Amino acid sequence: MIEMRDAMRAVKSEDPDAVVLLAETSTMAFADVSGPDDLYLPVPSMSKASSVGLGIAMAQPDTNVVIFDGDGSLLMNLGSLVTVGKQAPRNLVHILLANDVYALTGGQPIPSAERGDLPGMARAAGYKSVVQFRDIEQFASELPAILNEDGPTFVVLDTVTEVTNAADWKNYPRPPKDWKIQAPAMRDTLNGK
Ligand SMILES: Cc1ncc(C[n+]2csc(CCOP(=O)(O)OP(=O)(O)O)c2C)c(N)n1
Ligand SMILES: [Mg+2]
Repeated sequence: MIEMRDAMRAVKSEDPDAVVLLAETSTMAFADVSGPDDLYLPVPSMSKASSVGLGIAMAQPDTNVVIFDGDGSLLMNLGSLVTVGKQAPRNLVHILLANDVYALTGGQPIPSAERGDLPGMARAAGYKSVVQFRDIEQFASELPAILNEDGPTFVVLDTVTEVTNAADWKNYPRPPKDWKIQAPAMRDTLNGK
């Protein structure tokens, strides 16, 4: 099983210039990983990280765009797989934090844990490659190729579940800047302003 912070550190260390998008519990985990850079975006709307990431990848074709998506979130926005497959940005890496639950809201099981094959759907939608990892060493050793080869790439990480206490989640740590500040700051950075 992979601890999501280790996967984030591996991405930042392999490509410090990559744009990182975060969804749900990964937003909080990224608080332990992020530096004072402008190249991350906590996406506040459940399920939309893949759609926002697609837009950034299309606008910035020379920048790797790495999306840390929740499995419950992706289930809620399956159409984004088809749109990504159609647009086929070479620089998009869609990482699925597969924990089989809605961790942020208390750990309820998601239907696709038993019915549905998210990597299979990504493949059918036209992602160029679909890979799965169960340990961090294996992921880290394949990461340079994943970031350099033509995407879009769908990466399933069997992720350690971190269920949050739903009643208290507003008090969990967050990256230094929230999306309202971060989105325009990151846009300016990417546009060289
Ligand atoms: C439309 C809508 N329904 C429900 C929620 C409540 N909600 C917030 S996070 C979350 C679970 C996210 O699960 P997943 O994407 O698997 O990420 P994880 O928490 O497991 O990292 C839910 C149900 C929401 N934000 N928006
Ligand atoms: Mg989940």
